[in-house]
Amino acid sequence: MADHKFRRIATEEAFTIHEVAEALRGVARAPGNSIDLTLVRNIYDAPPGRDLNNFLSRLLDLEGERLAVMDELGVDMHVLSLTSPGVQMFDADTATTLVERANDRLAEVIARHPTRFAGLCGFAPQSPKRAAKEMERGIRDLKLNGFIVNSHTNSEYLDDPKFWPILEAAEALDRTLYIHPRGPSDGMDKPFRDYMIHGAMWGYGLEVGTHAVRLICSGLFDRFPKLRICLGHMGEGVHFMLWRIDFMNTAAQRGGRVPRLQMKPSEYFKRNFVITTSGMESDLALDFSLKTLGSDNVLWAIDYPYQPTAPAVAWMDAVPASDEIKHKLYHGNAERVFHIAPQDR
Ligand code: VNL
Ligand code: MN
Repeated sequence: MADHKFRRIATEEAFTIHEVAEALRGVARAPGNSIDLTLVRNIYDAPPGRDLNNFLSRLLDLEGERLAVMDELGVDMHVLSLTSPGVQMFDADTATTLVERANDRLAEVIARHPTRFAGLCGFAPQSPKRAAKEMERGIRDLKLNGFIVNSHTNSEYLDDPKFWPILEAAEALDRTLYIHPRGPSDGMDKPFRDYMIHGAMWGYGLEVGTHAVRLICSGLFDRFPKLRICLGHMGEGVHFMLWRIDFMNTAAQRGGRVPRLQMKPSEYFKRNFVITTSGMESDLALDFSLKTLGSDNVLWAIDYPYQPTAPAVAWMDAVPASDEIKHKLYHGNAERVFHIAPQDR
């Protein structure tokens, strides 16, 4: 592997398994027009050889091209997660069965390459009680490193009390829940349908940012004060708006129109959230994030295979930050947040 100064742990790296890809092909062929179907149809039901950017074969591959790219570019570890939309477009029984299989497969590949892979445990929010059980199995038995959810499920968000068993489990098991994007939910989809702004360009960030702001303003973090959420794509920009969110939320609370919070929204964001740099290689945005959230709360990520590895590494290598900070961004924070054993190297 190329020589490098810091262990490099990439924290938002996508994979899938054949069974999930097959089921998504079924979703692609069924009628419907939710925003996610654009992506699902392009990737999982493309004519042979027309698979968008080879995403599907690169998502299915774990030990071939992926490890070769990691070796070539000096990436020590991928923290893997079942790619968006996960199992969240299936019926509850199918979703529950498939996510268990994906978690098993993930644990197997980690066992074969314990220094190269870690992984986030998926679950099926469609069935919150079974999700909580799978989360417990994922940490206790499979020794996975945290949890992944792809934002809304059937256009419902995790502040809905029916999902509380999931949040209780994440808090009780003391593992971070990564909220990864999917397309904006039905009801907020219409203006996103032109110019391809529905996806990674813009819609994904607004979808997840909205999810995060909902969680904060619902008062959820007074009920689950130890719950930790991870947001990708430089926090989906939420922290840029915290001053205004504080101002307006305080005003709304005074008017008695929203739940009373024990702290300001910005204080929850700083206490209960960490962010990653996936697909957002901007010095200015990183500098703002470090100043706003502190150097313990920002983690490096690539967003493989959706984003190229070489620029993600070159960018972080060149970031104008001290060695102490880079050590945290590249691996120290990931080791702490995702319970990855530190390594001498
Ligand atoms: C894309 C980018 C898709 C980042 C992703 O998940 C993602 C994309 C489905 O460009 O399609 O995390
Ligand atoms: Mn991603």
